Amino acid sequence: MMSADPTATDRYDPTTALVVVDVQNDFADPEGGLSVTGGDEVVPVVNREIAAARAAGALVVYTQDWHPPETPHFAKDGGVWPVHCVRDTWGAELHPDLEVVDGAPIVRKGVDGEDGYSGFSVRDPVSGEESATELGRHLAQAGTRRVVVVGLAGDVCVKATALDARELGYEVVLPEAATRMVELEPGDGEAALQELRAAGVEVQPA
Ligand code: VGL
Ligand code: ZN
Repeated sequence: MMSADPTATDRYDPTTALVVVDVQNDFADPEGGLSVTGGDEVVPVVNREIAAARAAGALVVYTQDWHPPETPHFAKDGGVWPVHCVRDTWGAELHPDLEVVDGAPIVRKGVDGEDGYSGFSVRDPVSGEESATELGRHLAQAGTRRVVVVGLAGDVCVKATALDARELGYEVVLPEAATRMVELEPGDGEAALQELRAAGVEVQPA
């Protein structure tokens, strides 16, 4: 066991990238369309990670779930989720209190009606066809070796992004205080943490 949770500052160096997943109104605001319990509480925690990453010269990248008004991703169109993060709406905007680093890449996913769980790839919910987003290229260009994943939701997009990062060969760290679980089914959150640990993600307890 690690003796103590490293401080945010210790997590970053120039070969580490911070990926801020979907800190958007629909997930983070209690009035949001797919509100995650406690989602607003992660905003100040994520902001501290962003400040530490910047101070250490680490890349900061944001993802943004960005759906058309109709998509088989939504329950009303045959999928599983309530309507959320419809492009160009309040719900899709990054949370107003989130620090957005000038010039930092913002990777949008789900743009053409795909499921976009991982920040690295999108998947056509009908054909299953997958395609890459720009996230992998941004990390490669920065010489990234380690990825710190934070944001929402821990058992959906944060999980998918962290697992893909492991598959791509990165060391991956998930500070638990910087995420919350949506739990479409009870128990999804704990199952996600187990899956992440089994894949070699360093889950750092809050
Ligand atoms: C997400 C459900 C559907 C997420 C996105 O960002 O975790 N969850 N779309
Ligand atoms: Zn979505």
